[in-house]
Amino acid sequence: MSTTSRRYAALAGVTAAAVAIGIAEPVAVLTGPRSAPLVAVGGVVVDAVPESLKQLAIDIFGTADKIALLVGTALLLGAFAALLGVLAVRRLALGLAGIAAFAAVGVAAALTRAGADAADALPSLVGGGLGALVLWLLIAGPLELDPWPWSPPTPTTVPAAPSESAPGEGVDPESRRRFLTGAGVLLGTATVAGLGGRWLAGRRGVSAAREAIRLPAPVAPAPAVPAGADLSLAQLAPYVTPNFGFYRIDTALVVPQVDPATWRLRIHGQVRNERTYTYADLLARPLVERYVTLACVSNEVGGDLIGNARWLGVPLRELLDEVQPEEDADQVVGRSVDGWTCGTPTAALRDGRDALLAVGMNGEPLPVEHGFPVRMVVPGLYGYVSACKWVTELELTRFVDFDAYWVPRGWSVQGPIKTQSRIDTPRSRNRLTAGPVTVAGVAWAQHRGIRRVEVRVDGGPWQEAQLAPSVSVDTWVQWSWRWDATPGEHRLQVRATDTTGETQTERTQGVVPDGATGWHTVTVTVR
Ligand SMILES: Nc1nc2c(c(=O)[nH]1)N[C@H]1C(S)=C(S)[C@@H](COP(=O)(O)O)O[C@H]1N2
Ligand SMILES: [Mo]
Repeated sequence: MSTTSRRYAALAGVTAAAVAIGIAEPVAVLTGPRSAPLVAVGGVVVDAVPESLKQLAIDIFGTADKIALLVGTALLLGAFAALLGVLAVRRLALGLAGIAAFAAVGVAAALTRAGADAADALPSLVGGGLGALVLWLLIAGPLELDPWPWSPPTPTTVPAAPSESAPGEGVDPESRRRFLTGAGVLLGTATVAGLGGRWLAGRRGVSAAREAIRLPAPVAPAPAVPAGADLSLAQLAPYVTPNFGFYRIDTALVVPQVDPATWRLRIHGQVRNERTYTYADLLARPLVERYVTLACVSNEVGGDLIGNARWLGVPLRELLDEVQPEEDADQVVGRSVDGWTCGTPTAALRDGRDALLAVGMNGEPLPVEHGFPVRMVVPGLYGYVSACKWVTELELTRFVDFDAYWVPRGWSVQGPIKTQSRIDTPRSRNRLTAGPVTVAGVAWAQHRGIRRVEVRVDGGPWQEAQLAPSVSVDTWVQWSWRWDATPGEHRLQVRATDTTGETQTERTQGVVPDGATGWHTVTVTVR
């Protein structure tokens, strides 16, 4: 086949795939965004890829890892589609079989996602069908090139007929125009359908329902933030993290849209008294409001996957008292609408700490990407073992009987937050002038509390920093230390000690399996 011919064939293949993917999107508006083939297959990939690869993706792309995955998948798909087009010119049946195979993968992915039903097969089926139709149209149907610009077959026995034309020539110009116009119109339609479908899906989301909610006032309001808790320094993370700046970590490729009107929480498993709660049930209960600092186990030393918010919710202890867990049910499995699970020690939810089934965050209903309408928040435990967003089920079970989402992927069963500290100002590579410099940052050991923070310069003696006041042991604290900076390059380090007397270890460990350790180190130049 000539290069030109291959190009036309590849265009046909890519057009067919684009139509398949694009048309599937508006169909998925009806069946739910997670049934769209790109998202469904991406979701399977997210669940299946080895942890090391996923961590690499997070390291490279940060919280844009999801976009990177979708773009990567689309590029890979484009390459395969081009190949299918080339195959289809040789034998149409091969190309059609390829599209059928892709549709089958889409169907399988959509049907195996948590909470899927038969209708979720529809976007891939409709997309696959129309994709096949387009492939036929462009390669063997009314839009076909006439003739396909074959280069003469290399003869083996018979001498070649003299090739009268360069590859690509000899195509009827009228048919070429038809082919290219057809492909262009189809690609445009696919794009409009795809983007339009996404847009519609967004409008069908729950943001309107969320905005209509008026949260009741808490019977137990959060303690006031003490004066001086926030040192208000440039570069220093604010004591309370605003919702828009709060880190987001989850496995959801599209943010679950959970209607509070139909939301239910079922507490079941090893309980004497299984119960189901509605959103209205929760709001009708006495609500408490607490500041709790949430941290991700994937937070590197010095990283920013941590935030502090004022959460409004129902104490989980009260709900567990109502269902009466059996004595040996040492694990509460939180299950999200999208099938994600976390395993929290039952004891941590009943030992008196402010573990909440949260409905509010910083005075607003939970933002959709932070778990609307309801999530868990447990002081002292990393998010992956406790902070289930879009939670719909709590199942009382035993750790020996069930591994939550991240456990078979190499993460620890238990995830208590490690005592940590971070230098926020100055930043690495900041250029400073000699003289007094305020070194400041945050330190955290949720539910134990921070007793002391120390700073040292160039490996010298540890010097005690000043701790700002904080609301409770469940939040981070800001610290500051006045440094008399001298010219040269300097290395600043910080370490924290919690109220149990445990000092943050120097030993560096990566985030897997239970959180990073080591001292945050910042190198600056003073002139
Ligand atoms: N449904 C669901 N909940 C989840 C997760 C998830 O992947 N899916 N990730 C957890 C992790 S690892 C963390 S650190 C916190 C982060 O909460 P945030 O995104 O509100 O900051 O959510 C937790 N809850
Ligand atoms: Mo996390």
